[in-house]
Amino acid sequence: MWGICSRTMVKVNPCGLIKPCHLVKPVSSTRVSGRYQSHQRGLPGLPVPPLQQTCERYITALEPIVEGDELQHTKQLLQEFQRAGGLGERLQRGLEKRAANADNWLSQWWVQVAYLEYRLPVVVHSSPGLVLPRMDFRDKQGQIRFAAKLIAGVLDFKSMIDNETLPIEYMGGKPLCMNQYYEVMSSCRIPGVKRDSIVNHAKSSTPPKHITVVHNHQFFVLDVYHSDGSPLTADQLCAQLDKICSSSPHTDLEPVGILTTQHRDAWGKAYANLTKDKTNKECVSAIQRSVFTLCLDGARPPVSEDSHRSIAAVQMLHGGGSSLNSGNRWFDKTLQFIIGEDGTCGANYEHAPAEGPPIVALIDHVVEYTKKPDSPQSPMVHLSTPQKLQFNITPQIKKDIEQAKQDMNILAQDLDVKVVVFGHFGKNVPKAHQMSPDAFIQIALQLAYYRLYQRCCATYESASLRMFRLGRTDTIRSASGASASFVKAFDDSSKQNTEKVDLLVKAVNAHRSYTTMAISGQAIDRHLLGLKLQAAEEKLSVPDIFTDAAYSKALHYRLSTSQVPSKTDCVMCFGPVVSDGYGVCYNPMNQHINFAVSSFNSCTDTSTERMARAVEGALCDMRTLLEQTPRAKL
Ligand code: COA
Ligand code: HC5
Repeated sequence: MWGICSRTMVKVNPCGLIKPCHLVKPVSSTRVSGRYQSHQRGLPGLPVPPLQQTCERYITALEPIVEGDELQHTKQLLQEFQRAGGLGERLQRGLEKRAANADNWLSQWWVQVAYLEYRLPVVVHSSPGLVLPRMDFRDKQGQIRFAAKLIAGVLDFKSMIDNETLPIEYMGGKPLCMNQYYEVMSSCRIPGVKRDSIVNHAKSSTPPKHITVVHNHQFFVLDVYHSDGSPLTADQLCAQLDKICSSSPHTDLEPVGILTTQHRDAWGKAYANLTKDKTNKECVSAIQRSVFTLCLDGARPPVSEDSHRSIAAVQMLHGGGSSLNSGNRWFDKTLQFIIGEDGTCGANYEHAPAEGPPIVALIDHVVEYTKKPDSPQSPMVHLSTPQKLQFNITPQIKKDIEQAKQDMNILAQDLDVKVVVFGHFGKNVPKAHQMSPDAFIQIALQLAYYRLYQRCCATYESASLRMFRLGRTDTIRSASGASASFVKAFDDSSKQNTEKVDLLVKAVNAHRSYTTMAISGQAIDRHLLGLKLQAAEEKLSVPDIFTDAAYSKALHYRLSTSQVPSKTDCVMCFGPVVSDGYGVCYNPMNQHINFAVSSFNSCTDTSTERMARAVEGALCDMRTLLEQTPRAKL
């Protein structure tokens, strides 16, 4: 998403849409009560940036990625757009009115356009994977034991959500919107033929008390609370998981879950057919209502310790294809925890309801929880056998499953993911040079890309808008005039090191300024999107600035990146957003940086391996430059 997907030659990015967004089922706004409600109410609303500021900043952002005459043309279009009494002013007024009447002028639009109306499979194209450090079990019994503890850990976190005892988070001293935490439990995406929707059962009068467990492609309902409302203990969960595993041997049963890997229109159609049957409808509803899904994966061929994390990233992103674990999932489910038999562990999450950081906070909590020593054996109580969900498979459903298997396998073959643990340094080195580690890493990505392609590319970095009520993200455009000057100079032997350091400092500072502007709601991308959607809302034709070639170029993110920090030494991963691009997710720790780099094998211009090596090289060379050039000379 977030780009024109030339793989299918359809416009799929939020800015490619021209129709107004009709909310099928509005995403919940602040549904929290008491303490959180007052916290939420106290947060500022997302501002609508001044029109002229966005137009000027847009031109500046285009400079490193479009040619001179194209830029000239865009400048003319923008002048016309901004003209007194012109279209821009009208749309701006519309947005300001919208902002005055909503909790957040953007968030409902965003969830529709970026997620629910985006039609490529959620697998690889939208849902991120998260890989935890390899755990120390290597067999089925260990897998079950760990899974039981993990469930108990998630329920422990859930109790903080339910009791509103989750500590409020801050960024740069400012309190953050906590709403996303209320969107991830007991929720699920539902496919439609043109657009999807989300259901959230957490706030229903009878909130769900079960999770779904999937083992050998067979789904089970596992009640995780006793009738008095207390959660099952790890021992009790272990006994229940044992029952599940022994009643779901490996069989040739149809892997219904693989349907969720399909293109959304195809899945929407297959879903309508699947749920025509009453039993199937009840099975699907049980999955949708569950607090989360636990995937107990089958064994995979053994791999070297070296490639373990990369293979684990594949397992978390898509399951490895129909012959491995892609059918052992329900990808529409917001939260899926995935545990293999060989100590592999992680998660996949459906992105529509929340960003990565709340998911990572949950994972960090769960990992700490699982490290606690076993509690004393809990008293034996009778627990009813978990219910297996038995789907009725008609010939049409079987056909849909076959198609989904084929398509999933093509996608699995196409994705090339590599996890790199960059061990030379972490946040410590940029900090020692008084530089923002995130900006330093982003400039290294710019250098890596330039070294491979001798050009700059439109680059996306996620910036959090959670300082605002119901805020999601905006874009930090990491390719700037300053980054372009730096990367062009870096390998130029006619340039002095002092000049290169000067350019590096300028590039890092420019990135940091963009970040500050983005997190304070003054970046350009969501504002431009808003203006475009406002035109559609007012049934106007698409303004020229959005049919301009430069606009498509600006949205063709060959580098789609995100920093997702965590306490646990884990790595997050996602696919590229354009056919000829890279996905780069990184987690900067103090002394090392975890990266996941992805690209498509079908693109002859990209190579995950080369990009990963170029990133390592760029980071090391930038450090060497700083170390060889005394600061006093600056
Ligand atoms: N000198 C020394 N130290 C510095 C520094 C400088 N010039 N600039 C920053 N630092 C320090 C910071 O104080 C911070 O310290 P800490 O490790 O003790 O916390 C650390 O370096 C990291 O800061 P920085 O690298 O600048 O990044 P950040 O934490 O400000 O993050 C973003 C930048 C853009 C990633 C962040 O603002 C953001 O928006 N995150 C959310 C992204 C997101 O949602 N991703 C997932 C999308 S699904
Ligand atoms: C486990 C966390 C993975 C991070 C996912 C992420 O960064 O998603 C971005 C969301 C956004 O709105 O910027 C989108 N991106 C993957 C395309 C960068």
